[in-house]
Amino acid sequence: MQAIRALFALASVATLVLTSTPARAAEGKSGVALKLVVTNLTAPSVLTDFDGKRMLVAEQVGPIHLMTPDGKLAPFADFTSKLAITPGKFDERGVLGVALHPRFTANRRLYVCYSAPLRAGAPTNWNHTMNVSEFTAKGDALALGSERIVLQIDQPYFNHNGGRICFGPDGFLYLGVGDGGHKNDINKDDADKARGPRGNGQNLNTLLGKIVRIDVDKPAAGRLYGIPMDNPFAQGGGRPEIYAWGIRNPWGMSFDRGGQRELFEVEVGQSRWEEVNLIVKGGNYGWNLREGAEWFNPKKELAPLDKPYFDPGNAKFIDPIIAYENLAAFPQAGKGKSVTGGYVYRGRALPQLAGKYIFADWSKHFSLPQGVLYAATRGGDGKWRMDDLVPESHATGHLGAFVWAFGEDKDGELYVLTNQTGALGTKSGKIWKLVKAGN
Ligand SMILES: [Ca+2]
Repeated sequence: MQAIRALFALASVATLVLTSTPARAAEGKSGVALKLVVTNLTAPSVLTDFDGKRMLVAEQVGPIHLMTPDGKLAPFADFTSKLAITPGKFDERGVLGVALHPRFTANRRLYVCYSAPLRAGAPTNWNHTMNVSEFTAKGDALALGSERIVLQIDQPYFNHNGGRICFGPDGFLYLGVGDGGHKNDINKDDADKARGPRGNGQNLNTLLGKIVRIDVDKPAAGRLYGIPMDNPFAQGGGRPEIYAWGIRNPWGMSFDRGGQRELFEVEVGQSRWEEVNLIVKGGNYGWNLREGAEWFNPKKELAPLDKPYFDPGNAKFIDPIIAYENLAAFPQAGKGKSVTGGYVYRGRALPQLAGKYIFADWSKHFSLPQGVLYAATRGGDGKWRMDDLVPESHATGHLGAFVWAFGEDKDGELYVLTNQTGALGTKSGKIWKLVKAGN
């Protein structure tokens, strides 16, 4: 299991125990606290508004709940029987994305991205198939039988799926897709080649390693979606669904609901850099030629190159707005091990966070629950700065939990979705709301 070894190699590199000494913001305490809203979940992966009064909360292992603001849950759907996952283990598969159609109130359509068993006709020995499916809600429940599979992407390994979906201000559906999961996104030997070609990030003939954009309102011949006319390869040159490429593992993607309505995405790095990116149409985000703002070395991932490992011609690359050191390569300066994407804060309760991109590192330690929150601020010169965001409720600096995901409610207030074990099975998952400290 090459992919699994690649993944857990991270854990063995950093065996040091960190004493967490977060630098507080110069101006003092954050004024932010985490208020516990829900307990007893497994691994909560998505939280999004439902009808202004309730939110949808997905667990990666299958159940989707309706949640009231005070944390009462009611069943909405259960994808358990539709998933290819290993409950109880670390797993990157499951229910990964939920998005309501922009006109959901009228048409009751919503979209779920999940990891299904490998479909018939998929390449032999591959791991599973990622489905993006449309469903119709009936009252306060989703009818699984209403499923219409919109898009399927076969996945060679269990990891690096991405699977975050969201509608843009243009009304199109955006999907983040990881590179397939093989360490360094390369072939190592003939056995590997049985799982398909590598270099997926830069290969324009696969949807692996891409940000995808489709039009679910204009089905085209033979499929349930149309291609936006201005997609970069709508007229040829690559898969027409591609919006941006050079992506490794997008564990978080969201549009800013204010400002310029920009698309924020995070990239879980291989070993050196964890990234936050602003995604633009036609952008090449570098993987696997670049990690952070360096030339990546796919044969020796801890030793960056001084030039690209193959000639990219006149390709232009977009570097991240934030790149922070991974503890695997930077035992002293490292800020974490795996970035978790969040949202630009546009709520009212926490004016000190207005316009900042709130995100997290999954944990400072692969096997201990030491997730940390960060805030990125755009300076007057357009450059972004990253600061610790230490909730006063968790003054040791880390949350005592793995940070699985973030959610946003109708008012733009943010939620942090956590779990104590880093695995899917136990009921240690919690939902916290970011609130004003002292309330
Ligand atoms: Ca990149």
